[in-house]
Amino acid sequence: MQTLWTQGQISVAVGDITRFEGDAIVNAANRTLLGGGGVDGAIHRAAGRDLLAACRHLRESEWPDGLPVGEVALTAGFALPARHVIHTVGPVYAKSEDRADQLASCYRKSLELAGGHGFERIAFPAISTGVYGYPPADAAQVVWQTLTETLPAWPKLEVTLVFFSRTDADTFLGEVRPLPE
Ligand code: AR6
Repeated sequence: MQTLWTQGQISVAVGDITRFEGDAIVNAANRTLLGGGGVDGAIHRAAGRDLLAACRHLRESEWPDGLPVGEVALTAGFALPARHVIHTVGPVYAKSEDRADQLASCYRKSLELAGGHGFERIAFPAISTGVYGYPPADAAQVVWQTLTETLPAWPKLEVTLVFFSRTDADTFLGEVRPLPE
């Protein structure tokens, strides 16, 4: 994983989020919590079958109707180098009217969960910008605003935004770098 840029508590990196070493990685899951493609599939493959079992348990105990969009749920990381996985469900861009609020909720609630557990190093993928179709430049604005609003409450928390390609990372940086520091 290559870090391209750091400002305050936020870093931007390119690589495979399943290789991230830290307290938690965030998973761009779906409401079933039972796995899927994209980064969700990669995280389940790298974490092993125990992660699926933990997600099934979450469904049975806490979320029988599935995890709502914008909500978060915590499991261990099992075979991952990250100690935990924070599962969240982003909005499907074309089907959601309050998609910006829902995307912001994914990030804000993940940060609050991490901060509340005393985590100090977490990583996010670019939630909703793959299969769920959120335009990466629009998502970047939401992500940056949410992080800069929420992180002051958790001064020990360092966040890495992990993009799968250099192009995606550059799109993000192109949106946020012109903003005042
Ligand atoms: N590391 C970092 N980023 C990745 C990785 C990886 N290993 N693999 C993919 N990405 P997506 P969504 C990037 O589609 O849009 C799943 O099937 C990818 O390039 O994974 O929130 C779930 O089960 C993109 O930029 O998530 C849901 O059904 C970003 O991760 C649905 O997809 C998000 O793409 C969720 O869709």
